[in-house]
Amino acid sequence: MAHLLSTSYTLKLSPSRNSSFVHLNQGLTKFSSFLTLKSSNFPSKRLVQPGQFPERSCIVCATTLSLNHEAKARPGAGSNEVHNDASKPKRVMVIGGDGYCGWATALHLSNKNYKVAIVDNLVRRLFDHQLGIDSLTPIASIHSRVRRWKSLTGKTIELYIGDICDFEFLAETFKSFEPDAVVHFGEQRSAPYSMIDRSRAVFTQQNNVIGTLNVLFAIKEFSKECHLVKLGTMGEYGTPNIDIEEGYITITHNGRTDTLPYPKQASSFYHLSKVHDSHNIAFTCKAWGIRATDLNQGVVYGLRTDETEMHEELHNRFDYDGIFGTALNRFCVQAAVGHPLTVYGKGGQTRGYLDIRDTVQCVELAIANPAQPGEFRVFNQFTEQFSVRELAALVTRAGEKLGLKVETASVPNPRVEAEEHYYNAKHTKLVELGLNPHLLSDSLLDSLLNFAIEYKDRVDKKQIMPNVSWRKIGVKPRTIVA
Ligand code: NAD
Ligand code: USQ
Repeated sequence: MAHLLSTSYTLKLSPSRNSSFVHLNQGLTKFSSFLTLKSSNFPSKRLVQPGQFPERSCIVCATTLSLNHEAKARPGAGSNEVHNDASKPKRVMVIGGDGYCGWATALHLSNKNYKVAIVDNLVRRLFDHQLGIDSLTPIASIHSRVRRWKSLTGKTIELYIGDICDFEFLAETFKSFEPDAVVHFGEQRSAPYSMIDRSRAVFTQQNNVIGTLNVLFAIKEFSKECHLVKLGTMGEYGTPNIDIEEGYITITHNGRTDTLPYPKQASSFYHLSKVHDSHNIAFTCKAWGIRATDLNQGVVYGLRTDETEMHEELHNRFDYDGIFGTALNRFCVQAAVGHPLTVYGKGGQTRGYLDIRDTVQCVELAIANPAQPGEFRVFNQFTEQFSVRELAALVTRAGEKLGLKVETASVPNPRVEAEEHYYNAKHTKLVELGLNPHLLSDSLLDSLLNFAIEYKDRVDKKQIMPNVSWRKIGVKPRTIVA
């Protein structure tokens, strides 16, 4: 880890109690916008710099204050409307709320009148700096994002900048915010990143497994009733030659029958970290009575949600590079810039996919219908399944309709995975709760392609080809050349 954590972040902050947050926030309402810090010596310019990881012990709580003159008239904007039939709005902590799924979800929940706090250590932005990659879309700083949200809607999203692997920090956020639900997106989520070298493999498993373990301990210690909504992944199941059930399978063996966790066959150190998370969560539900929902999400595509469209400072990130970019999003950008679509190997790799608008919908459904105390609930969160070959064909057809010349390359597969296989995964539980899916349509592909065309000058074509090999992963720290 040395090269990842090489430069320390010197913020030294003392913990504070709920009352000081409230007091500070009230005391500063005169200002148009302000950062409320848990320390007086916050070196704001040093929050994230290339080559730095925020030190595990830093605690910053920031919030934006009212910009009433800018608040636009939107239904429910600025009101303290009560969500559903509860007497007060549910308080939802979104861990990883500065990331792709987390940002869209935080805005969506805030718009639905949940009280939202984002917890994030901004490490995802640091990966970009370290690897020399960037989102296709320019993204505003998290502070500008929440300020803009406040100015447009009147709604406050509280901000806690810090690392959930630091239990002291996490404990303070729990004591300060007192969540009714925690949505946990805050992990290193790229399979290729976890396969760059030993230190990234170790970082991924440490960050993800310890972070989740800390969340479980924080719930046990400070918010026993809090519902954990954890983002897992369909990749935990691998590609078995039988139907994939939602979390559990009933097996009869030697005349006896039991319902057991569905077998896991993850295929990267990242996916394996998710498997371990699931086991830890299942265990603590049994042992401590924690209520948890594991959302085994498929590959997410798309960009726009109702909320991120409200202003350019609210735009979401869109990754297209060989490490963080995912299949369909990558193919759209490749088509837009005239790069052959990078189908790895035979292209029969089949996965579940969903629109980011359905990610936010599914999370909301899980929060609104919480698991029971002690229940470990597993939902498969995707709406359709495709092979990468099918995705490439869809993008080719949509691109050609827009006058693009789209070619497909067969790229030697950098991963170790089945390239032709059976795949039939159940995904009915979220539909039963009311999920109304946005299926992949020509119009969505058109809009994604048009969007990629609009930003194509920002594409760095050198970042498109995959450069991380599952077979060649080694001990020596690898520098990924920008
Ligand atoms: P992302 O990398 O865009 O966002 C993750 C966020 O978590 C980042 O903002 C990062 O800074 C933060 N984070 C990471 N470690 C942290 C830590 N220790 N403390 C505090 N914050 C931390 O990822 P995403 O695409 O939004 O994915 C979110 C979650 O959803 C992940 O858990 C991922 O496994 C899961 N998921 C994503 C997809 C997808 O296609 N994007 C598909 C299935 C599941
Ligand atoms: N693939 C290609 N060409 C590409 C990119 C990917 O053929 O240019 C193939 C991969 O080999 C793989 C499939 O497409 O077979 C999906 O790869 P991906 O990069 O789109 O997604 P993956 O690595 O599986 O990870 C993503 C997210 C991760 C999440 C996972 C859901 O990064 O956080 O957990 O999707 S799932 O795939 O269901 O496990």
